[in-house]
Amino acid sequence: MSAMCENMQVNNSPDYGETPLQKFSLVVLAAVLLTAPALAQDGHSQHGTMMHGSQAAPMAQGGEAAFAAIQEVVGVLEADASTDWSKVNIEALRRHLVDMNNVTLRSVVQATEQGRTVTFVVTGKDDVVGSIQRMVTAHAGAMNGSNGWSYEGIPIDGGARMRVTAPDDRSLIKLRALGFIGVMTQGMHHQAHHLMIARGIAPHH
Ligand SMILES: [Cu+2]
Repeated sequence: MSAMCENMQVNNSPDYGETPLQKFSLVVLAAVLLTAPALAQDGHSQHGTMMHGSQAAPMAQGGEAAFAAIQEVVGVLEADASTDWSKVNIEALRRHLVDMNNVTLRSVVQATEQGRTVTFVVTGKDDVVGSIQRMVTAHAGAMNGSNGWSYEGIPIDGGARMRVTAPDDRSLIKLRALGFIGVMTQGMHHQAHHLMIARGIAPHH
């Protein structure tokens, strides 16, 4: 920055080989640097005004899905005056999101069918094993019996086995279509479940 200021001061002295564009860039940059502290002091109002400008795009994504999910939950907790911060555990939510990532993207699924029962053998390596075991057993336990579907989740070597039985042939077609991860997304409203984990009141975490 000091080099920049020196350059500005020699603007009228002998040519330093800068093109007009370079000189212009320096002037613009210097202007930004000089006004930046003023903008910072006036922080929020300036920022708010800029956000309404024609070039401001609506921004909903934090750039990383798990980060954005955590950011959203923290925002909800901060906005809620009744939040019990002595129980809040955002690290537990982060670990759960790691489990979700492992189960969704890093596990291997084999499905076999018998009658109206589909058995999913879900396996992985390293920390994926624990992620599969936690999520499958929790999901099967939470979902068993809902809408006539039955679920059974059992830890096995390298992962877990989930048996899902559809109540009728029509449901079986849907079960086949959903596959393992589709079935995992069903039931409990997942965002609400995450908020419960963060609040420290999730039953199975
Ligand atoms: Cu989740």
